[in-house]
Amino acid sequence: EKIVAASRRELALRKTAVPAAELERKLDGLPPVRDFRAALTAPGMQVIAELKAASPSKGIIRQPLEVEALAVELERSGAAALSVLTERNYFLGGLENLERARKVVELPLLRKDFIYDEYQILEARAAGADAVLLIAAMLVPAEYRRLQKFAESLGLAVLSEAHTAGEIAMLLDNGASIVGVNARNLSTFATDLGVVAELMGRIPADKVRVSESALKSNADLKQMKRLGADAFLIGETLMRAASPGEKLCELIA
Ligand code: IGP
Repeated sequence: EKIVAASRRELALRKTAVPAAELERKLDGLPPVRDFRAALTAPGMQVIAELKAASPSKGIIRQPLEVEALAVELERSGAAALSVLTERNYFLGGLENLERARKVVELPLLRKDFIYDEYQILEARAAGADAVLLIAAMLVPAEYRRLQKFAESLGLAVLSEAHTAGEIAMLLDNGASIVGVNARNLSTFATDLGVVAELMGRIPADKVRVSESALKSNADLKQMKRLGADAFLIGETLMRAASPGEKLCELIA
């Protein structure tokens, strides 16, 4: 909630600086959106590799964050897509990181942030994102539906995130098609892969199922795959590695 409060203050400033209509005009000239869903459902181990400098639970993870070098290295090493943290105050991210990654790779990019306003989705597309994250825990169903429709109207994919059975049910009832189960409880920051193991089976196989957070080894990925995961969202394990590319190869081997 502290994160969202800080985010709301900054969003108000950005909206004044760049009106939505101006962002909308910028969208007309953009290249087409890349297919995030197709990238996640390709055969094999598909990883969304996350560029993350810091987090509220872990503090600094990788500083400085060499966005271009990391993006290129992770693309070359077989990432299916990249997730770029854009939250500034707690994750030391920014929209500029999305723009920097966009310039150097062709992979689909996910804007990873706390999204509650259409304007943030316009910003995501304008900065080169192909997908946005929507978090069930912070949205009531009507808000979730509204933001999902808006993202789809811009051609963006939506990764819908849940941490409980109730949140999964809400997302499925409201039309989610790419569903992530987060091992991290966003209130306590505690992680538990067991939660993902238990909940993955509640997502029907015609959805794209993503195992998010706390993945540390090839064995973790294989276990989640057995339980039905189509793709994996991995941040810290890659960002702490001296060579994130080599680490990715080891994880998906
Ligand atoms: C990555 P990890 O444990 O591999 O670094 O986790 C990703 O799942 C995590 O950063 C995340 C996140 C979020 C961050 C999942 N959902 C919502 C911010 C907001």
